[in-house]
Amino acid sequence: MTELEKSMESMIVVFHRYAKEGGNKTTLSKKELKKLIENELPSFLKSQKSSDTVERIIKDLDENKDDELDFEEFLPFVAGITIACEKHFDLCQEQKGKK
Ligand SMILES: [Ca+2]
Ligand SMILES: [Ca+2]
Repeated sequence: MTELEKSMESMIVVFHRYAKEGGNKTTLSKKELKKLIENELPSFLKSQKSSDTVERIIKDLDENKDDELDFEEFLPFVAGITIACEKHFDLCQEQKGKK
């Protein structure tokens, strides 16, 4: 697999790892999204000052208003962070150092 294909697979695998934990197995609840962000995007969370970050994210992304995020709704969130990460290089510096 190419590097980009691996990245795409990782996004899918990570999404489903958290989505399947409870309730609807194919969507992320608020609790599951919070856990995903805490475990997989710690530097993003650090960059957010307000405590209602997760709630705000769900509100912004939840197109069909079921209070859960399916993969299609989740993807723009990852894309948004990726763009921010590319613009503010320091934000992902930490993660790059780990590899
Ligand atoms: Ca779920
Ligand atoms: Ca939804």
